[in-house]
Amino acid sequence: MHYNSFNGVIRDIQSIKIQGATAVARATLEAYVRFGSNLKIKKSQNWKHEMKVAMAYLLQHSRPTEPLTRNGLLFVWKRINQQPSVFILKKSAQEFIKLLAQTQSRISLLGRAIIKSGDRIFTHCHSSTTEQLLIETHRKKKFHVYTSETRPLFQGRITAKALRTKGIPVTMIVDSAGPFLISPASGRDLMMNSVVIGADAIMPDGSVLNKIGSFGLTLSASVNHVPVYIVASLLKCVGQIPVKIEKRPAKEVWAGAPAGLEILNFAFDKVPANQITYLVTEFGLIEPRQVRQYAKKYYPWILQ
Ligand code: RUB
Repeated sequence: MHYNSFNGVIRDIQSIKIQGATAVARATLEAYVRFGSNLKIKKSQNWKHEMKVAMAYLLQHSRPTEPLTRNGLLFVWKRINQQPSVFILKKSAQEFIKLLAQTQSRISLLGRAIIKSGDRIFTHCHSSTTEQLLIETHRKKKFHVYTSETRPLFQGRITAKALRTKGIPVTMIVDSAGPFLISPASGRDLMMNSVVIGADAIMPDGSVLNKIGSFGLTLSASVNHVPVYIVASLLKCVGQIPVKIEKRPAKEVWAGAPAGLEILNFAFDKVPANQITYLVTEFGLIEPRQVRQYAKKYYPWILQ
């Protein structure tokens, strides 16, 4: 039925035109509000039922490694479940979107402490939260960012462009060079001072899921005693419903691949808690073992 009004946003999310956990959550909520506002149903119980089915539809057709989107929809659903109306739908969605922006601002402010003038910082993929932290910190301290290409879809270019626009020195490398560059074997003038990346999902044990390739980078960092900072809001915590690591189409890796060749195209991997120095969150720098306690205190509704 009318769920085809979601087709545009679902297509843009699946094709990565809209990418990064925060942008995906925001776009999904905006689509949910548009849908609910245009529903021509008078009886509020029927409207509510449609909204519940629409939420399930959006979750099913969106990307599977995005707890922030799920938490955003849950945040809104809890409110319209109690008071089913377009007014509450709009109000609660706006509240969550505002919360997202506020957490990113807090992170940019509190996260400055992880960067020193003169640092060489390695980042990966494109995280809007990391981008904002780097841009705002660069107003006070000068440092150099090294970024991966992030194949197969090159999100590293989004990061590189955004940072260059702000005059931040950036060097790009091929993905496979990352762990080497982080290590002392790359030379004293190149070894990284830190690895600073975003996250799609924060697990209760403090480990995180982020763009494929993150694990190799943090593994090298941890072996070589280079600090690893995960820049992410605790709104990305995973609640009761487990998340799956998304596998993407083979054609992204090799469009003209020979028949019978199997291609595995994981979108994300897992950074174990013991390789993370700090999570840079809206509540400041926290250790992975503190994730559960903070989530319970500040966002108990995510864990229910
Ligand atoms: C993006 C990615 C980002 C996180 C965090 O992957 O891994 O690091 O989503 O982003 P993709 P943000 O390009 O596959 O979406 O900080 O913007 O929430």
